[in-house]
Amino acid sequence: MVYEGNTMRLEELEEEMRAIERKIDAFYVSLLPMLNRERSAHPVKVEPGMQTQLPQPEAVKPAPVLKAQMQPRLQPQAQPQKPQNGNYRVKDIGLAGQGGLKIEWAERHMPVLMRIRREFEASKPLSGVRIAACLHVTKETAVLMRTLKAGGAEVALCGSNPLSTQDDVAAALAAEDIKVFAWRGVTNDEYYWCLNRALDTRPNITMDDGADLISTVHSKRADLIPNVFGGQEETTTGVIRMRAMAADGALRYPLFAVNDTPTKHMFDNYYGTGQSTIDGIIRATNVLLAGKNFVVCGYGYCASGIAKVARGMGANVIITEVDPTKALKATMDGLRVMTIAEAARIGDIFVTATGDKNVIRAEHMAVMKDNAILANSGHFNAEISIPDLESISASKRRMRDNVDEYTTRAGKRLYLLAEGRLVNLAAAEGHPSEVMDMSFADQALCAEYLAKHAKDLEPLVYDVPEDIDLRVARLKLASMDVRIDTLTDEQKKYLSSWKEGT
Ligand code: RBV
Repeated sequence: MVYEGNTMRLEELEEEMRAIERKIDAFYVSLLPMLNRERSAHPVKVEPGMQTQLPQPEAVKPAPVLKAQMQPRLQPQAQPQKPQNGNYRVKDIGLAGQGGLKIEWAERHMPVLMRIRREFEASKPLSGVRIAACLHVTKETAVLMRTLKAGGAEVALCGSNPLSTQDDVAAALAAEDIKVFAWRGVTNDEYYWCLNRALDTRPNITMDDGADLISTVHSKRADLIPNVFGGQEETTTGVIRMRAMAADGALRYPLFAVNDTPTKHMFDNYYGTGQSTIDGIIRATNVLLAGKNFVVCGYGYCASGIAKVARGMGANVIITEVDPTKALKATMDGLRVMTIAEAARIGDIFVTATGDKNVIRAEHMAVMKDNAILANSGHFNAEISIPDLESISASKRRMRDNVDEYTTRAGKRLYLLAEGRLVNLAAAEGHPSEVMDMSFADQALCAEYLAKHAKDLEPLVYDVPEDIDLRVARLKLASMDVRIDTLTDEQKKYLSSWKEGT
């Protein structure tokens, strides 16, 4: 009994401690406007055309007294190899053998793209076409690059995120005489250096994941525009940027919104993001998901995919949303929906997948539990405010690969995964090959379409032609040995008439 009494007392004290910790953190948050003024007095220089992003952790000055406690970034910047023939710049060309095996593994799981490759080998629809691609440099992207090359294209590839390049895959492509400018851990300047080397090839087609090629061509390298037939965009964030360009009247060549075609977003965004995000969180932390309060910010295709997988692993999933319809869908899917302010107090793991910025801010971090884990799966590292995390922290250290521990002034620890960059590509391998099979089949067929029909297109944003989308779906079904029915003539007639009723 005495023992139980002591335990009770201990628990009460601990609870009080946690309440005090939160109050101290909240106090520091109340000082943030002052810190922000300090920050804007010392702005981070952003070159026009550079990726706009929040100041990186190093750029935020910690209070002088705390400086000694802050540890430097523990992950050294990758030292890329000097270009050997001007055709590539990768971390280590010696990794080519290992990368080649990974690509071969992906090929075994990408039957649709491989089938298209065989057709391309025979008909060479991209003969002489120069393609610059800014995509995550993964084994699946490598299968796409090989396919475009098999179709006769000259391909140049750069990475679409500083932390998503698989260095062995980059080396394997470089060894195959594909121009590659990418290594994991590029700085912002290096990122744009790589992108510009891909653009130096004077592409006829730009293939983007995040619209950085399109926006750089339009804002800084407009001299390239006369050569460009058109562009293709892989992801939601990029399509949003592309449509904003079109609405501004700034667009100067036709673009295909590959993301928006059903065989892309219904599978890649939902199943792909769902599995790879959970994979990234688990590889980084190895925490048990069962029983955890797992907060997903957003409930679009990506976020709902993440929620589904987390729930399947036994987590208590909580959704935060700004869109009433999506919030309603989450509620009727049996999930708890609440504001981020409420969720912040109870979440064990937070994942953002909204495509917006500053979704998790200082006021939320201040009330989080000790040990909370923060991850992002959206395209840019702007969804979790890293400057806010730096501001409320007294020290930071790298705990393990892809896990940074931030300790607040009150001693609470928050764990940021993959520096707030897309956790599925930075801490795992991105989406599985089977879904990228469809996304990249759409990309390959759109490139073929552009090579054939670009002259008939206006500088507008186009949907992927329906016959391409349906063809990809049929090929995927066939590869899975699934057969479906066809309409009878009677049914076709019925569906196209309005006269038959009750
Ligand atoms: N993505 N690519 C991979 N394994 O190559 N994984 C994910 C891969 C793409 C995906 O299509 C999504 O739209 C985009 O990355 C987000 O940047």
